[in-house]
Amino acid sequence: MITISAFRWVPEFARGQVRDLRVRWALEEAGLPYRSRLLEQGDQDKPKYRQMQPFGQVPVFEEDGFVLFESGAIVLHIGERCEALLPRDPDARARAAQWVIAALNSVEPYVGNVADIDLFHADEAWAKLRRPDAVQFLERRLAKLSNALSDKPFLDGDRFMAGDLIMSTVLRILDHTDIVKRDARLAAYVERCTARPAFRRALSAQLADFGQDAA
Ligand SMILES: N[C@@H](CCC(=O)N[C@@H](CS)C(=O)NCC(=O)O)C(=O)O
Repeated sequence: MITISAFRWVPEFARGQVRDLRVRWALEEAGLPYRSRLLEQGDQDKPKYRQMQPFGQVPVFEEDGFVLFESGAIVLHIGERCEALLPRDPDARARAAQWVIAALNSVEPYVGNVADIDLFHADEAWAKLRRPDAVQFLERRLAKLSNALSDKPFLDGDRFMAGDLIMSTVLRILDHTDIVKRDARLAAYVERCTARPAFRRALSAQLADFGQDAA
């Protein structure tokens, strides 16, 4: 049985955003059953956990003694068993991986800058000075993403793939702002991805682990 690590508790604003959601979603797309292993406060710093995840983060994927960390790597690994995530055609497969990496490497850091300011430092003087620039940079990056998406339903065309799973979870990090919502194309894209039944099930499962119902 596949096990994924997740936190037993996070603050309200993080519920529905914790990165085990990506893995739950991929597992739901693949139709693979799993159970969550909920970490209590401090568990992530214990040597046993650090052996599996050197940075003490969630998620960790475990199956029959095989252990993997990094949500992008885990989603790609699950994609090996799910054509909806990683198509068989080698070129399309490579492009799916390309968008996973683009989401994590070319978009998420700039999304993270703004989220970090808003969610952890909003009242600090340096954050008030830094935010406009961080937002402007992010908006420029998102405008390029929006252009790349163009009028296609998904990043590579008509088919949802692993890159869309990761990209839409990255864009959802900005749900507390109107930054994505102001771009009608990106907003519709996130809606399209997250309307998938597999996403709804994954979100419900994460929230259920916090003792909450999905809205
Ligand atoms: N690059 C990692 C990031 C994982 C990550 O940031 N996890 C957060 C929860 S969303 C976490 O465990 N934070 C606690 C910490 O960093 O100490 C991945 O995508 O798996």
